[in-house]
Amino acid sequence: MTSSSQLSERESYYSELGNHSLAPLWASLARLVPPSPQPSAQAFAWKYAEIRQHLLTAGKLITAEEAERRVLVLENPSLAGQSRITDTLYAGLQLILPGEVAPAHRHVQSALRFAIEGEGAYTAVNGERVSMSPGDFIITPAWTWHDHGSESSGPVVWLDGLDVPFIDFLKAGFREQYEHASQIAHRSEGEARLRFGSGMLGPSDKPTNSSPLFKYPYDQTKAALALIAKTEEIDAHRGFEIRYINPTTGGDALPTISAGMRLLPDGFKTAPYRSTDGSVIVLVEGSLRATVAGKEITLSPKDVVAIPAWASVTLEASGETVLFNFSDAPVHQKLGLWREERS
Ligand code: GTQ
Repeated sequence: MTSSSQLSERESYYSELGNHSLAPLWASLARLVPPSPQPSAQAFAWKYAEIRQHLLTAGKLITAEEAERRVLVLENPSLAGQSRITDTLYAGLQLILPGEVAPAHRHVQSALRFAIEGEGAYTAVNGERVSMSPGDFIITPAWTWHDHGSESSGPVVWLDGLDVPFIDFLKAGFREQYEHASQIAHRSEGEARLRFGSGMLGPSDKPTNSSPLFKYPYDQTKAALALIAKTEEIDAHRGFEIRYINPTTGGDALPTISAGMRLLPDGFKTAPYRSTDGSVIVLVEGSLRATVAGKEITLSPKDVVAIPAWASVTLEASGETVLFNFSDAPVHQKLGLWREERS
């Protein structure tokens, strides 16, 4: 037993330590070295119909050029003001209107784009324009020049996923503006696919940190999932699943973010699953009832969900359901930290 006089003696000792930039470890050990992951983020869903309205309002208030990137950040309610959807990932929805250009820049943060609504917009990566259609997965590797533009007749929206919180944690951020708003296209569309999308490398091609294949079209993803669903056994915890890879290494398309697509047949209910990576789901087709860390969530196409680290997930599909997901798994795996639990 500690007496109250001992307690007050300790309190005054601790505050005296603070005056000398010292702190007692025993007051914070349990938090610093937890028995299991303790994410700050909560399970949370954003309804696309709501976000869309706010995005269109932004479209009236500010141009893409002025904003540089006209994006509404999906901020986890438990991390307000921190531009994070999970503890370690950034996500936002970007709007581009007909004729607009989001000017070219480059930064050390790695980015993914997941096309949500509209046809006729493009992103240019390292001098190659790639068009975006809903369901396409596109990457912008670290330090590659990129600008976005639209030749559409309506609004185009996509989801941005970036490793911003990691770079911020490391205080390793660099960024540069390009000398023009748009890059001069010096490659034709499809060059990266021709060069790196058919199982071929040249003698001087080396393994790269990020995939040189910038775009993974939705029609190919769907065709692959349909074939897998016909020929393979379903994973009780995950459904049918593909992962977007870097063809020079076989690893994830980006060094810090893993991304993939899953297919759940009509009525399929997954068994509980959790893993140490925090993740984000975007529903593409069908309808889902999800339970994430005990919270019930209903999802329609284009809705977005944040899944904190180590949160238990079950998914129930109505109608054939397709979902995009991305996470910080590669960081866990490179550090030897990654764990999963199937129950
Ligand atoms: O499109 O380059 O959502 O630099 C955040 C930072 C998008 C982009 C974001 C960015 C971009």
